[in-house]
Amino acid sequence: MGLFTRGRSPSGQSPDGPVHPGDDPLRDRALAGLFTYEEFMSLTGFTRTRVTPDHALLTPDTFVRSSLPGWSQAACIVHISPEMGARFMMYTVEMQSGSTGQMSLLDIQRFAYVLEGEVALEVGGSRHTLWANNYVYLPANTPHHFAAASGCRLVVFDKPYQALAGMDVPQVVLGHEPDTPSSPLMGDEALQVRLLLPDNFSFDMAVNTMTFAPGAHLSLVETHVMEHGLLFLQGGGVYRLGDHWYTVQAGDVIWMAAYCPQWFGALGKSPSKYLIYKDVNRHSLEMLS
Ligand code: UGY
Ligand code: MN
Repeated sequence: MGLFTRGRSPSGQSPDGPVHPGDDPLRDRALAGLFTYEEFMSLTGFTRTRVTPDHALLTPDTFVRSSLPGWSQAACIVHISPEMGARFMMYTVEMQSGSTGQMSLLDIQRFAYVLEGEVALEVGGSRHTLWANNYVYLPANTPHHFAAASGCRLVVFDKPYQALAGMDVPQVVLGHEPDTPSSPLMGDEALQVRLLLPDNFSFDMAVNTMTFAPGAHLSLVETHVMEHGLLFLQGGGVYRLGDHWYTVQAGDVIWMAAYCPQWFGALGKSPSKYLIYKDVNRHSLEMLS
């Protein structure tokens, strides 16, 4: 109870005099045990967010909106960036009527996934409308223009493109996640993976969805050279990152650096699903040259 009472001395007296029901709605809810999770967090400085050198769990209560070059009249929440040690950027863009987006940097490829609402996209002389669960891959140095006529949210991954000798650069890819073929991970039917981008050496990044039936889990504590950016789309469970186990749920973002030990087990009675980025198909020694 002590944690939830405000402005009271240890004796239970308010420093401002007697408190009557109705004087302080927050206090009344606290005494009735009706604090929301958000109220509890804002009163105690508690959050599930945690940022470490090799991983981060970023929960929506800690998201801060800012502006990014190329995105006009749009709020950007930068989740993952080189500032934290990543080699890519992952951010949410909140658009409204009049918001636009284009690429402001050279040699950066982009993957954008619509979380809600709709957005118009012009690329290569064609105009497309993207709705929730539509996505687009835009190769580096491909002029494009997003425009929103109403509220919409996108999650975006931007990464420098590393060309590979002898391989063509990738083309634009447009897709709809539910229509993408699904296959079991390592033969486990309870864990379905959808590859949203072609699986060939032209691409140096992959973006997949992973859907876990209730109780399904990764079959090993993965430890690998690829880094990840992840957005929980639905459900939740327990994520092991390094030597910590976290409860996670829809809306959470996770960064996993290369070699960060990782494992997930799904909880609840409905499937859990996340969108996950990784860098692929390149030799690490290229980074040294
Ligand atoms: O593709 C992956 O490495 C994926 N299985 N990792 C993860 O879910 N943490
Ligand atoms: Mn992994």
